[in-house]
Amino acid sequence: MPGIDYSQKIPNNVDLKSDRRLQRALESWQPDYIDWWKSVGPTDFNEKDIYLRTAVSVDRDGWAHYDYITMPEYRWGIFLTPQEADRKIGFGDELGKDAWEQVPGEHRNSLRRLIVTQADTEPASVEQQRLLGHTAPSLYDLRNLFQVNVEEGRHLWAMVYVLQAHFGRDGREEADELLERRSGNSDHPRILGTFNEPCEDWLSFFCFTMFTDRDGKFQLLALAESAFTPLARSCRFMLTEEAHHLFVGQTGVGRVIQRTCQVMNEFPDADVTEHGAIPLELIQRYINFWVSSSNDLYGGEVSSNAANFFRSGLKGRAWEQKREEHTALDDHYNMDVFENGTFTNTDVPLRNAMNEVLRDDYIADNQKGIVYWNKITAKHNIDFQFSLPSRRFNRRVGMYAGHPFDLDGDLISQSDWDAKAAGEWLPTIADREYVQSLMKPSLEAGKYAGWIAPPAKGINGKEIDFEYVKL
Ligand code: BYC
Ligand code: FE
Ligand code: FE
Repeated sequence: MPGIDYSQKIPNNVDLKSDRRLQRALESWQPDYIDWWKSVGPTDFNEKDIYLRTAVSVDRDGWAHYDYITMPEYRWGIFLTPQEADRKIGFGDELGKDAWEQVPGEHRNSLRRLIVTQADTEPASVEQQRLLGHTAPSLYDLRNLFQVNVEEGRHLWAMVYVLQAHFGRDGREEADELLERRSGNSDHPRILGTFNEPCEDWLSFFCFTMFTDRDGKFQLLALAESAFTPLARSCRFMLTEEAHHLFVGQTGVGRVIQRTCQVMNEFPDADVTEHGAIPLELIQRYINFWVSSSNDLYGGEVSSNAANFFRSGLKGRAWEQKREEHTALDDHYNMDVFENGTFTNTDVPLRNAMNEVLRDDYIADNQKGIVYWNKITAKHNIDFQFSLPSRRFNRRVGMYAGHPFDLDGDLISQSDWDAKAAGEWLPTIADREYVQSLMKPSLEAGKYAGWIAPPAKGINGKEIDFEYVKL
């Protein structure tokens, strides 16, 4: 299996040097990327040595190397999982035929749109998180933030490679535009809703990496099945890096909960805010917000786009290979379709329900995180259970969009919604102000801010008081 060639300006395992045209295109995009990183990526820490991992191989074991580097020195590169011999299309109408090394003309527009949508989220998240370094609760967390940031940057590289290698001039234009849209900019926003939401405090960051990066996991799993092999192989390797992002989110929220439980036990009669901890109800409201926004990222429940993607072999289901049937042609998804204010139980042709199928997998995975957090409260004998809001709650995309559903998914009156949503179910202005008031940097090795518990262990076998960032 080809290793990664680090002697090149752009590290890669795709033999870039044998394609001079592509190499030149990517090398001319590289300085624009660095400019983008410096202008809207993480502020102020670009000269600091950070204990980061870099991908050095695409082997399942030993793919990562850890060392101190500055972020602009990170070797953003192009790594695809090894080529499978004789790869076949795994689902849809073309099931069993040869997979594609090049883009078939008839699927060019759809594929381009899917890849651009995927690509757009990566720089968006870096932009959303750019100021968080200033308020990190510890060097350990600061390092994790930057690890996530450089890897999201690499995910952008992965998609830009596919665009530039396979979409000619259009691909180069798309690559440029990926550096031009801006998260939250009303004139030139990022494509998908959640990636324009502010992420200005660390509780939001942990919820984002828990719930929004998890959309990344499932979308990548679906794209890793694609008949278009370069896309499939790129996404497969991105998933390797993704696991850490999800770890940061799940354990991050978990450590906040743990700290609050400790304070509740230490001062049973006090309001935890008097002791600088974050109330569990407030954490639940943050969960409600990020889960509902991330549920939107799967698109409409019934979608002809999704059916077309599946039919053509562009985007499969997560773990498609583990299923028995891959055409989804004679099957249905039974759902209560909400239209004109009423539900109608309907057998939706399965292909049209593919967004919902993927959202189901996503929700089941989220639920495991909820179970993990509830073990923390239980261990501290705190009588509080976290829960996921219903998939109908607070939606902006799909058939529930704009309709008042409560956390259990029951349709309520608009006045009930107005009374509850802003104060009880979603983060309030006071919640955000309180969380913001706690956001004071704690940047001495081994010191952790008072609103979060230290992690159980450090990174790559290091201690939790290791100097993860040299300031
Ligand atoms: N916001 O048929 P429909 C990640 C649009 S995250 C705004 O229901 P479709 C990461 C939709 O584009 C993974 N617009 O949806 C995480 C369509 O527009 P047009 C990102 C939305 O097409 C953290 C219209 O509504 N990857 O990697 O079946 C950190 C009707 O659409 C939204 C991907 O998303 C929304 N939330 O599915 C870093 C994979 N949702 O055509 C990184 C690629 C839908 O009418 N994308 N719309 O103009 C896709 O597979 C699909 O585009 C979607 C939408 C699943 C997003
Ligand atoms: Fe990513
Ligand atoms: Fe990620």
